[in-house]
Amino acid sequence: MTDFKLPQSFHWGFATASYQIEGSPTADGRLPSIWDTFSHTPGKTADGLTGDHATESYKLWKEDVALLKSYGVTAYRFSFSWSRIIPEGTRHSQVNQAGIDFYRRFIQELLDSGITPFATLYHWDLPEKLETTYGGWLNKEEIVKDFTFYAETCFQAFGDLVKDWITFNEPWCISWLGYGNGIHAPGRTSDRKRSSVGDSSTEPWIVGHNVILAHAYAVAAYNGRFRESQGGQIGITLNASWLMPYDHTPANVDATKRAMDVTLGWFADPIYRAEYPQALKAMLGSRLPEFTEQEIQLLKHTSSDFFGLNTYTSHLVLEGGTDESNGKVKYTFTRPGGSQLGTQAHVPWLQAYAPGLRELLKYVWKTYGKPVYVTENGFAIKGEKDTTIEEVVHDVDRVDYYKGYAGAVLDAYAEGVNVRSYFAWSLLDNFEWADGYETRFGTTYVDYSTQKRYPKDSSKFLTQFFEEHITK
Ligand code: GBH
Repeated sequence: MTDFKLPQSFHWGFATASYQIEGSPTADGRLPSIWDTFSHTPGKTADGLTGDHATESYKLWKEDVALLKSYGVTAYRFSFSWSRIIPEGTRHSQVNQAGIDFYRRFIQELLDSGITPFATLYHWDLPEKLETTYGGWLNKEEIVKDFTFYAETCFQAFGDLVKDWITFNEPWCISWLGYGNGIHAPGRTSDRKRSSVGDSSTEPWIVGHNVILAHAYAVAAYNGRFRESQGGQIGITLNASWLMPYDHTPANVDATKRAMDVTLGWFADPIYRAEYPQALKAMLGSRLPEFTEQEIQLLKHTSSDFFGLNTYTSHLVLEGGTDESNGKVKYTFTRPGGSQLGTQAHVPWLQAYAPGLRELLKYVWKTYGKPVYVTENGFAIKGEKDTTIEEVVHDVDRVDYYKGYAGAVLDAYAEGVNVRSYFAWSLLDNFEWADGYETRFGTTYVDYSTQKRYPKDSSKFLTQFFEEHITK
């Protein structure tokens, strides 16, 4: 915003995730993940589209790194496909050297280009066999051990090159979208029109609990066997929206606080404070799993070195809803006077409201006290898929979005928040999960018929912004 500058150590770049970009689902020993199965099940994704090709980044990885380099980034956030590294998933099965070799070549290319790798271990693509043999994230005994083994395999295989680790991307989405409303893999829900299996009143909370424990055990493994020799750091990425009361009535103010605790506190409180928030306990009673004394000690001693934050939007909050995933409140973008919070995106859940990022950063820093890494932030323009390549690269709404949101990071830093990175979502248009390829979050346009990449104006804006605002 001002002449203010971010410190030299500040990282900026782009984020992606394995299943959303890689394609090549059977290459070099990879076996299916729950997203292969789910996206190939009729009715689960827009137009039945899958990640079979995505942006073909398993083949075009050198081109991706060259693109990142051309944008002048200092860092890149990507995720490992567990199914490439341990195709059957379990600790009792084979580690796949070809998968490790692929990622080592890729990471080396990043390093040779002066780009710091930020690696996410789990961005939703669970090896299918873990789902079918024991119920995946629902099975605490097995999944915690298998995830820890996978994490250790990665620390061992890549830890000489990777110093910034993120265990999970957005546990809220894993739990709620996968087991609550069932719009993501494995698609379990009480909604019998959608799925014949699942219980939305219990499973999301069980899954969330097991993800928290898997995170804690992976951090404990890093602390015990790798931290000293490798000298890296490890954290988790949580998704959050800034929430504001619709008006100043006490009911809506209370509802806002409750919604923040139920959405963000569900994971942030156990991880950073070793207990669930009171509001969540009150809402769920005995449906909320409890941590054993030993697990509480583990949480107290492992935690996370930093707070990874994915955020896209803000909501106005009203008392009185039925959805437990947000603490039974109602979200709206329409202010009491009838005006909208901001520019509407292609997806219904997103409007641009940059002041919300500054407030959210202040809240996270004040509440949890850990350095904050913005690990995703981005915008999908309404109707972008229907425009020509010539038009699409002039992505005015996305430039406006980033102007506001990158500026908000600067403002928060100026106000004392220890914010250390900004990753835009995403490097490329890619497989947008249940929305298929219609929704484009890329700062680079992808023509899927040729796989050619075309930089949009927003990528240029970000390059220039951080060129100007990071201390040299
Ligand atoms: C990120 O999640 C993901 O990490 C990334 O993989 C994805 O491509 C990106 O967003 C863009 O979507 O109204 O029930 O449909 C963002 C967090 C939380 C945003 C759930 C969408 C919609 C819930 N998401 N939210 S619902």
